[in-house]
Amino acid sequence: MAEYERPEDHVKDYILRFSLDRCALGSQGYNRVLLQLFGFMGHGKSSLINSCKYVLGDGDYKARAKTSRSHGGVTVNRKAYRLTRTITIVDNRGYSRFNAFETGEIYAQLGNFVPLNEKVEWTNDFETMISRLEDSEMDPNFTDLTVPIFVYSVKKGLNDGEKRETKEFIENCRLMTGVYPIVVLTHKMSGDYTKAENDFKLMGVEQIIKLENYTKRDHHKTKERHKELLKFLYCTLEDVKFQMRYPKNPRRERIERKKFLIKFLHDRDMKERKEKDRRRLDRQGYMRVNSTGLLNVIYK
Ligand SMILES: Nc1nc2c(ncn2[C@@H]2O[C@H](COP(=O)(O)OP(=O)(O)OP(=O)(O)O)[C@@H](O)[C@H]2O)c(=O)[nH]1
Ligand SMILES: [Mg+2]
Repeated sequence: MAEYERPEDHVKDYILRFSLDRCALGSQGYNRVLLQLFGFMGHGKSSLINSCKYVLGDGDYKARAKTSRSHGGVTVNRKAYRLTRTITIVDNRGYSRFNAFETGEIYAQLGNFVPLNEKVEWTNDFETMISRLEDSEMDPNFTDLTVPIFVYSVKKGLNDGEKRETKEFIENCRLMTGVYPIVVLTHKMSGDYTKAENDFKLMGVEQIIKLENYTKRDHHKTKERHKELLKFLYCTLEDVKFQMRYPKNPRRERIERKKFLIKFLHDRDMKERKEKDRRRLDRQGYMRVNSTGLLNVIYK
């Protein structure tokens, strides 16, 4: 019988006691499991944090992670909340859609190159991002084992374009962190979660958890909600245990993440420059390949 099917207290105990030292090959240099939440704005990341704190604690429901709806600024507080001695959960800023500007920032956060609990200005400038990467070398972090968690509300449906973008994004998250993200489908009662589940399965996601968050308005404890939230935490730890069965090298992994990010930022920068040139030429004239194969710019 899977652990999460046992009485809730048993699972809760397992989560609270989980220690990296007790993994198959020991902690291998890691000292913390970092559950990194990411996803579109308003899909329930902060509520998931509050719900996890609620089911693991014994007290009343508290809205520790703010669930406000103001998304105006470009400043973000990447805030970490300690769930247990080993597990910390991170509330990353939500984004409106996967554009080049926002994905670069998300990969930097997932790679743990953006400091926790500090205000960070979002930028899409290549030099600024590279300089920030260099700054992160002052205090390099290679002791966190990251588990990416993609939070998605089933209230919204994905069109074909969004499915393609999400698939690519999820694949890049795996390259960035070495782990396939776990998908948490929120607002389970307010949409077709079997359809959403199917969409994510077709994208290659292995772990999909469907749940209803506790919220400020509705936090009456129910057995099923508690069970789903504990199952979510349990599954993340099963993933960690699986990874830790194999030899790992935290320093080497950090270098690989950095290489991936630099390549992503560089390719993005090149693409943007080309796009700018193309637009400029569009305004000024057009290009034509002449009979000798040379490119001529014909000015309007
Ligand atoms: N019914 C229901 N409401 C939810 C659920 N999850 C979140 N909410 C509500 O949806 C709204 C947005 O939730 P947040 O947790 O703030 O979403 P977020 O992803 O943190 O949003 P950003 O920080 O802006 O990116 C809040 O009013 C929550 O109370 C859920 O599973 N069920
Ligand atoms: Mg939030």
